[in-house]
Amino acid sequence: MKNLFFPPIAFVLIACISPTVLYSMMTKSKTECTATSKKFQYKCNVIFYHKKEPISGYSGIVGATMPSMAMAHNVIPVKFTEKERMAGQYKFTIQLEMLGEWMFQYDISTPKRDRVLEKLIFDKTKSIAFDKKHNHSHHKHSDHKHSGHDH
Ligand SMILES: [Cu+2]
Repeated sequence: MKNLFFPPIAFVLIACISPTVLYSMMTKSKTECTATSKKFQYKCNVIFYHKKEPISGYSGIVGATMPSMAMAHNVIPVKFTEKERMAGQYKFTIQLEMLGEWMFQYDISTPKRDRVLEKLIFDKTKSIAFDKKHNHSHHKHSDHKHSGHDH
């Protein structure tokens, strides 16, 4: 696993010169959820995008696990659907089991298989983007904008 976090020097140089080119094939998601009247249930909106461009035409399911409690939860995955007349914006309602840090896993099946992970913190009313709350945590290398490099 070490290579993932300390890539060969050539890779590092390319990444510093042109991170957008390097990551242009990666789909990202931006999820925002608000609580429903049911306990631990949230209505969510998600945008999938490549390089800030929203992507239309996806379908698939989304599940949730707690990184800190690997096997403790059994959230039922739900379908996400694109909103009518709002291309690139998707919605779903998901029943979680507690507040705290959840990892959402989007399994996209159409138009091609892809998987997108997004970490969110849930409080009683809404979700908070993980990056906003923990700027210096040790999460996925690809989420960093290479701010750790000294030039
Ligand atoms: Cu838990």
